[in-house]
Amino acid sequence: MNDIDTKQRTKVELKTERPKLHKVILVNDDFTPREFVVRVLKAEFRVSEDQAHRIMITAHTRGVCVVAVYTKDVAESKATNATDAGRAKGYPLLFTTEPEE
Ligand code: TYC
Repeated sequence: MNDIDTKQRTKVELKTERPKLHKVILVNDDFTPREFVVRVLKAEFRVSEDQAHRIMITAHTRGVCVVAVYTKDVAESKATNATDAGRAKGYPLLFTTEPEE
């Protein structure tokens, strides 16, 4: 009858996408004591004293420092917990998150 194949074919592409990672960023301020920033970094991000001190000093001198990268949910919950730890002591300590490129 009709030898032209007009059947619609749907191409199914299987993609396994890696979840985008999110950075946790420490923001400098003029009020939070340095030792307190170090203590929060160690407790919430499980970094060594030495690493926590480097991160704190980088934020202190440059304004911000990337602390670590995680999946979106983990990054947001760690940033919130760490920010709340400062707020509980009346400090304006701030951790933010942003997606990695
Ligand atoms: N700038 C603060 C001080 O001099 C210390 C500090 C460092 C605070 C890093 C926040 O993200 C920060 N006491």
